[in-house]
Amino acid sequence: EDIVYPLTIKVGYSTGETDPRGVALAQFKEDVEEGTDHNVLIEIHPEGELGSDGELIAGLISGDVDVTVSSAGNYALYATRLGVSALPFLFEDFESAWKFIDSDEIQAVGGDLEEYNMHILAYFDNGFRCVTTTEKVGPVLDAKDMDGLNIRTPDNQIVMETMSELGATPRSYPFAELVDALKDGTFDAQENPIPVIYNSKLYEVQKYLSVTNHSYDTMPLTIRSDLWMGISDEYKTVIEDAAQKAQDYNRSLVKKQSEDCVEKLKEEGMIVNYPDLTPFRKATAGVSKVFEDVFGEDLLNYVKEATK
Ligand code: EAX
Repeated sequence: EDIVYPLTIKVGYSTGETDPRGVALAQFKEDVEEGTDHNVLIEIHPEGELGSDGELIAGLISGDVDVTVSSAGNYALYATRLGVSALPFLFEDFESAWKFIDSDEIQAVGGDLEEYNMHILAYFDNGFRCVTTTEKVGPVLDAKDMDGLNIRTPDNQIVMETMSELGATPRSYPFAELVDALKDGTFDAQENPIPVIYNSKLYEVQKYLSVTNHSYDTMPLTIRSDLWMGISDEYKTVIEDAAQKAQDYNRSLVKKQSEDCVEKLKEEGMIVNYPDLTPFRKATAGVSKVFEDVFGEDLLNYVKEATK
């Protein structure tokens, strides 16, 4: 793609500007514009203005979107191996999750997106996904409380399979419309990391938070490859450096908010419980087997080794 400067790069994502991805992207914008003397401008569209997570990712292929950041499992619709990091209960903490994501093996898996016109600039964090429920259905105190739960999930096969193996009835639905869907009773539950629950005010429509941490949610920051290849080497370096800096900032924000926001959610009226996760781990031990052809033996062996 022949580029005429000043170049405007359109960035879209599904949550609000206070979400750690929104805050990190604001810094990314500043660093790229300053570092290129305003020859590369970053135009940011939050709240699903450019479409849902699925539409944003499809926009990189059609050229309607230049950059997006979304859960790895949402990209797995194209490059299925990217869903591997979302397998249930893989990591005990953020540091081990980041070590796994930043490993050569998992960075190589990210390369699968190149054939879909997507180039990964960095791996933001969304956090560890937890279950929230309405007053009507009550809290998830034990794995058996997941039985038959009418729960919303992203369009993410690994997360949906995990919910199904816990006995719930998962349905995917666009995040930007989730609050309304929870308000009108379309769903009784949803699952998202604590920072998302807080920053997107899900506490206004969900009474209970059960800290299941059932799936780690890394978020590749991607640029469409045909645009990326046309950008000068000098500006590529500026963009790469800004993306890495934004990644580190985003990760520290998500970790901190995952710790701090539980108290804030209680202050907003949520009732928080920490269920015994042993029955949840047992019930979801078969998820990786469902996708073993997709992930392949080598990658699954690497995952077992890297996460034991
Ligand atoms: O964080 O759709 C979802 O649940 C995703 O987690 C979304 O990016 C909001």
